[in-house]
Amino acid sequence: MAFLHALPLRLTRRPARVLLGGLLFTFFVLTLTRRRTAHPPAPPSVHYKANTKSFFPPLKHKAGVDADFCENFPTKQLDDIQVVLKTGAADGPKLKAHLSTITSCIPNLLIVSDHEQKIGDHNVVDILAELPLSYTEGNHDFKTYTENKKAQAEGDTVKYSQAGWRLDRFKFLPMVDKAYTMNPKAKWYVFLESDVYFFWDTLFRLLDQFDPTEAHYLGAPNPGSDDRWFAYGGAGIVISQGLMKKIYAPKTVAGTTTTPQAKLAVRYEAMVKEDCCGDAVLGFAIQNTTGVRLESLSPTFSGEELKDVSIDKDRWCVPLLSLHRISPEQMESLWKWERTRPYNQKPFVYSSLLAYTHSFLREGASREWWDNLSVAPVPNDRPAHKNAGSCGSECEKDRNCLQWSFSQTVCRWANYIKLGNPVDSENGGQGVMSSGWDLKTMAELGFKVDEESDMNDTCEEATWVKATIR
Ligand SMILES: *[C@@H]1O[C@H](CO)[C@@H](O)[C@H](O)[C@H]1NC(C)=O
Ligand SMILES: *[C@@H]1O[C@H](CO)[C@@H](O)[C@H](O)[C@H]1NC(C)=O
Ligand SMILES: CC(=O)N[C@H]1CO[C@H](CO)[C@@H](O)[C@@H]1O
Repeated sequence: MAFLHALPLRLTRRPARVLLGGLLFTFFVLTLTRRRTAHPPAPPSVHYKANTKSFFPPLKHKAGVDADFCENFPTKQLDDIQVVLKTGAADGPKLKAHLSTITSCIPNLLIVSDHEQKIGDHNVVDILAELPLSYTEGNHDFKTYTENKKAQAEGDTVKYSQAGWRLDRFKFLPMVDKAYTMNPKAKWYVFLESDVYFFWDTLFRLLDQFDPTEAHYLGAPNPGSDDRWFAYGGAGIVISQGLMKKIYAPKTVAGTTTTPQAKLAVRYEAMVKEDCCGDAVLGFAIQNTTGVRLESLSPTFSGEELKDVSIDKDRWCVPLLSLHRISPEQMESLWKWERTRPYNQKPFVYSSLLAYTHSFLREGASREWWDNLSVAPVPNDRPAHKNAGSCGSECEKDRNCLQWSFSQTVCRWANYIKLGNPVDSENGGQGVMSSGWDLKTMAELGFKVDEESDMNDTCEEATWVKATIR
């Protein structure tokens, strides 16, 4: 967490808890991943200004009860963009919410899952049924597929399980194969998951700046094996037509004969069986067949969840494209908010989100029974630890402090703004926990909560992040 360096990190007041948390986290990561090599640190991000036009602004008029949130959607763009939504048998409620919000404006949506289904006008494709039979051989993870099918045939609902998650990785390669076979003319292929929120206006503005005939593989970087980076599925993945052509270019054998290239699901079968993650294998497959590396567009592609989105000075005006692990309820409420916020033509940036997540600050700068996910412990000898009031007023004195939290005798700060989450009245037996935000510093950055100011208008001009090849 490089951006935390400005805050005092010398003393940890709950070393045991932190250590335990760290160990658990390390264990969790180790159980999920395969061979990892040390990756060089991310290069510093380069920002630029771009004159982009708005494709999908909020509604111009006040929304009635039966407002059409797709009213301004640039359907014409879909002639060039194939959107693919990946889901699973246990994701029923998520899929339903997604189809009635984010993907409600996409008539030519391709939905891939681990079972066939008809939902409204959509035919959900069982993408695993398109895999070679060899996938099932000696493949323990595939048993879930057969079991789920049996359960569904008997009318049972499939619940989320670790096994279902392990099955999910087999969908990535055939999903890309299918998207290209089905719609080889698309200029862009956009891959989403049923808990990914997508700001379409940001996507169209972004793609407008790229040439689809060139090979582009865009997303949020996640470290894979052997020094490779892959686009994290939970942030959305974008592939250009130029790259698809390279992936599926007919092979020239002995100088003359050309044979059609096999599907990715065939070429990388062995690897996907062994790896933990389908998005990682896809990244490998792309680089292995074409030499094309990931163009990282972080944090515009973001794998963060709503309570954890970190908004700071550096991200203030950076366009936001995606969010991850959005529950069906959040999906519906965020979509409604996004569509009906005050009409404007500016790009949706990180700080735009504050009017949604932090509108409660109009009522006061702090919240009780709330954990703001501040992490940097304030040094032991500071009066900040006396009570929540001192914690807040000391935060105010520090130029880098944007929010604080106080529980029992511990004051913590952060140089970012997060929403966080409620703490139940048990709070692990520690009593009340409060969190607060430094309204003065936030106002200097552009988020003003006083009566006269418009808290929806936080950023003058967007600063785009330049793609870095990883
Ligand atoms: C592709 O992967 C295979 C198997 O790991 C490897 O032998 C080969 O060198 C790779 N090719 C490229 C271009 O990365
Ligand atoms: C900002 O947007 C919210 C709706 O998202 C609205 O309730 C609020 O009044 C707006 N604020 C201003 C000052 O326009
Ligand atoms: C007071 C405080 O900082 N509370 C919490 C903020 O979030 C982290 C992560 O959940 C906790 O470890 C802190 O205790």
